[in-house]
Amino acid sequence: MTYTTVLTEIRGRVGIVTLNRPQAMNAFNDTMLSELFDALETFDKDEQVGAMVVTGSEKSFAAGADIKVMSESSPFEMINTGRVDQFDRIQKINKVVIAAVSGWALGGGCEFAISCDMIVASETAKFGQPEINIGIIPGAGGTQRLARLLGKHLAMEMVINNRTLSAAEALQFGFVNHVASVDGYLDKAVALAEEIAARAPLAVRMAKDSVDAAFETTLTEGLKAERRNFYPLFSTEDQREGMKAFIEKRKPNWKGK
Ligand code: CO8
Repeated sequence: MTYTTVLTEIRGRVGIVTLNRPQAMNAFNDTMLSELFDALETFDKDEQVGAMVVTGSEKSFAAGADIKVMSESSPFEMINTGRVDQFDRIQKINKVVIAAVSGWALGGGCEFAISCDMIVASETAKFGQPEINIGIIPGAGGTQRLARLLGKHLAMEMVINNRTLSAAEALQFGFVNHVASVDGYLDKAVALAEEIAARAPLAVRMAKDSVDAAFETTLTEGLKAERRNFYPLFSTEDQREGMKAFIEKRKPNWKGK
């Protein structure tokens, strides 16, 4: 598949998608949105790929939705283009997706980053929801995910008063997993993805699904969801192999079965 607004590459067992609209600070137009999710879905199906990284440029991960495209839109056009719905496609990805963020992660860019499974930031990363400045609110999950990730008060300040988070603050709040230099953040994200890709694939998938369940439901239902994912793993070759390897004091050889 040839894309015009994203670049794709497979490094080791890591599928990398690079947002590539430098002239617009990687703002999402409709083409970039559909290419981004097509690329992720393609990697999700590719057996060569064990985990994925999405990144932008050093200056800007993504500056949100393309304001020039949306400026004259009516509600019906917004609904009919399905551009907001595109963001829901991330929830159907089974493999782990890591956002490698440098520079601006604003509006839809911040919303996309926080809908990934982990975030590695460069020291220059800045996260924010500036929609209030242009007379709207976040529409791709920002109000809900920020409130769950950061609590009510900080989420309110970010959404209502354009409070941005620096990389250091994001690390302090547990909003990002790691902060690295601008030269090193992408390698750090790829190394993390490579480590995950080397783990037992079915267990990784069930682990991701179980943690995600915590954002959807009550504790009692979440515990049930965890157990529904836990027991079937005892029917896998990898469970036998993992436990046998532990006892035999050797490295396991995962089959993904
Ligand atoms: N949309 C369109 N063009 C943009 C955007 C954007 N979001 N961000 C930057 N650009 C363009 C600029 O217009 C400029 O283009 P040109 O050279 O043709 O004038 C170019 O990128 C460079 O930008 P700046 O000159 O402004 O660069 P600075 O370094 O001075 O500033 C900033 C960088 C801080 C990123 C600044 O450009 C900015 O504030 N951008 C807007 C950020 C914003 O408001 N984002 C929220 C958008 S709304 C949104 O995301 C809602 C999501 C709803 C659901 C998703 C539906 C798809």
